[in-house]
Amino acid sequence: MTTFVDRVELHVAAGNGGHGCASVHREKFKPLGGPDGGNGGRGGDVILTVDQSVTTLLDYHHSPHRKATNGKPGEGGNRSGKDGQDLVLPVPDGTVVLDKAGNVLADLVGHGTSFVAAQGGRGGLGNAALASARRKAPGFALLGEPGDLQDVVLELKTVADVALVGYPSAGKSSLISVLSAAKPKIADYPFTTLVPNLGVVTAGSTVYTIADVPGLIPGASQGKGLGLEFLRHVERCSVLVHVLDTATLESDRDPVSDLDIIEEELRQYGGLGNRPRIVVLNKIDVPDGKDLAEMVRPDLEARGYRVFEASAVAHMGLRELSFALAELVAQSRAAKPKEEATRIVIRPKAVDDAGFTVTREEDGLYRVRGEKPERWVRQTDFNNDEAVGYLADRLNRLGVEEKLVKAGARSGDGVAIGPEDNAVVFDWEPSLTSGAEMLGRRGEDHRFEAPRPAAQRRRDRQAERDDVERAYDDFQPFQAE
Ligand SMILES: Nc1nc2c(ncn2[C@@H]2O[C@H](COP(=O)(O)OP(=O)(O)OP(=O)(O)O)[C@@H](O)[C@H]2O)c(=O)[nH]1
Ligand SMILES: [Mg+2]
Repeated sequence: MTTFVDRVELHVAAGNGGHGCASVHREKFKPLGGPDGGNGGRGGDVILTVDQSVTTLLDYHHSPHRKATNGKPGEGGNRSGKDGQDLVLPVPDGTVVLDKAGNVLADLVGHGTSFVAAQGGRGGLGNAALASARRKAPGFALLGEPGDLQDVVLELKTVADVALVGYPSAGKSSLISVLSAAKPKIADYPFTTLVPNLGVVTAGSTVYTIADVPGLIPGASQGKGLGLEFLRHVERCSVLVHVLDTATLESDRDPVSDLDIIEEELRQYGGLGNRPRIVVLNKIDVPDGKDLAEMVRPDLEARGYRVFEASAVAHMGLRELSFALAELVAQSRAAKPKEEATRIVIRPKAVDDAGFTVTREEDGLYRVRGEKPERWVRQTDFNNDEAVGYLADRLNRLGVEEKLVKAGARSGDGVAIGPEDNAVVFDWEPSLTSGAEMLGRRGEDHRFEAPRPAAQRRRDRQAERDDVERAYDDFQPFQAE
């Protein structure tokens, strides 16, 4: 039975944004009351948050698929759809979030630290929000965007100040049981400890945490015994303690060669070289153990170790040991820059929001990539001609047509917007004729129009562009609450 899980693959899906609504206000004797379609609600995010009462990733091992709720569609009468609810997933202190390639996305330390693992889709604008001075009655609305889908790996690295390492049965768990209130399993057979134990020690005014890892044996780096797998739990510690068995009955072992072997395995694992180390010669309540401890002590001290003699069973040397550890922990805390109690880490956006690129692919297709054009495509209802025309206008305004012309695209060439596996491909029909008249105005209801002089038309056109830019760039559904 698995009761401790320190690595899981988690599949999270943020909520989709609700679609915007296209609706026209109707009243008796006022058939053209204006557009009143509301905006769709934002999809819920999936957020990982450190909760100190959670100690394993077991829940996610059992149910690794999690989804936040979708935003509701907008409705007529200017009613916005409700936002989807964020899904907050509690994780243990010390959870590292990685992508599937093993890159660290976030390192969650400290109660409340959060990471948005998948961002909810934006809601689509309704036709009321799309209306402008010149586009008085848009007959379309924008689609809500799909929420992020992410596969992440969660890895738990216990957050302990002091880590005990050593051979199986050296007495690591026994030491934790007498230094702290923790009651780990202790027994006289090897590999009693299968998962790290954690205890809290108070020594004077210093409070620190102490953890063991399952015993190490020669060849652990090649996977012997329980391997080095669990050493990730001591990666964050500031002090390493070698627990050496002075009373082992195995004839080929002694404290000094045990130490060498463990050090070699630590070196194979890597990354722990700079931790201060101390040595505990355990089991000195056994007479032979005491003799052996005295014999090897000078040798160990000559190697630069501070050496403590102790007995977990007879409670010898514990006070001295716990105060020495407190001192080292306090020193290392003082040397570390103060971290914020709560940090919020947000996954950085992959693409620069402002820019886009046009490239010619080997198959002759022109590919447009960029945050905005890709988003606009996702927001477009391709069954609605007006919406498609509107997309073309937006792309023109961004300068996509110009860039296509510069890249050598001709009428009828294939243009793809978006990434390889999820692109919208269409045959390009340039709408760009001359600079001043480049924008065909769509979404106009001519019944609203009165004749205007040319200068007024130019001003209106500019106002329309400004309006629409504002509607899209200023509209911040994420700041709704
Ligand atoms: N005489 C004596 N026995 C001890 C002392 N400390 C631990 N032991 C015994 O050594 C055996 C192993 O102790 P554990 O604390 O389980 O050892 P461990 O290092 O945690 O072992 P693993 O979890 O298997 O890696 C148990 O039978 C303990 O009672 C000690 O100071 N004196
Ligand atoms: Mg143990």
